[in-house]
Amino acid sequence: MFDPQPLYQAILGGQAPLAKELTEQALAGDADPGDVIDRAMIPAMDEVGRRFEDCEYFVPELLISARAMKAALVLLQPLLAGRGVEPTGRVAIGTVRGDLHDIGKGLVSAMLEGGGFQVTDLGVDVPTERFVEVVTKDGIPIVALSALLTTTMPSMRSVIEALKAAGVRDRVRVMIGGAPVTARYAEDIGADGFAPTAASAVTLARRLSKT
Ligand code: B1M
Repeated sequence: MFDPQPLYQAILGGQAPLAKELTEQALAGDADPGDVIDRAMIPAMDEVGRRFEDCEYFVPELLISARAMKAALVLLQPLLAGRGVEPTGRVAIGTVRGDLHDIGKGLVSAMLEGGGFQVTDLGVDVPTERFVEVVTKDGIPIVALSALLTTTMPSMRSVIEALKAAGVRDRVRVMIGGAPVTARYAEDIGADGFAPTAASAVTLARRLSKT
């Protein structure tokens, strides 16, 4: 039975080698990768965020906890992606301009691959024009935008406006997500859908690929 506490504490303490070792042990003990993420990793990053907000942690602590999370996540991503079924469609994903957060985006990307999508990961701080380019040049039919900062959410609107200006808005479905993003915001900016979690992003992408 997977005990999330040691891994939770290792990420909170920014202990990357320990986080990696505990994840290896969990997987060797047949823990479900989704369970490891949902019960240890995401709660740890939420607690890191809370401590940052309360000035108990500062940027260096955010960074070392993120490094510990990523060290563990690297072991899980292939397992999430390896659940693949029939190819379902193509998605380009990126964290919008001005935003460097990539852990959630990486999880969504791995889950989409696991759901059978061919994923083009554009990285972080992605220029608006790059999203337009994958639609116009590569013909990718779904674009997924991630933002973790309230100050970068407007970059999502910019992408949609740029797609309209390029005359390709009707060729692409735009889905958005990230901690501060809401369904209401998606509606406001004219996105085609919002997914609060990596798992729900797969369901949404499946729905959008049929419309
Ligand atoms: Co930053 N940061 N950070 N940070 N950071 C937050 C987001 C913050 C909420 C912390 C806080 O104050 N409590 C706060 C934002 C406040 C706000 O905007 N209102 C914040 C801040 C302020 C900042 C800086 C400005 C700090 C500074 O420099 N003073 C700075 C900005 C840098 C920049 O981007 N330009 C900054 C920097 C950083 C680090 C680089 C140090 C590091 C990121 C490292 C990395 O990603 N490689 C970092 C971290 C680690 C965090 C927290 C603690 C954790 C984020 C995370 O990885 N969560 C975060 C607090 C928090 O979120 N609790 C915080 C785990 C991850 C699995 O969840 O990304 O939400 P998340 O993804 C979820 C869903 O949202 C969804 O699926 C995922 C899995 O279920 N999802 C999607 C995500 N994208 C999706 C796309 C989709 C669908 C679903 O497409 C359709």
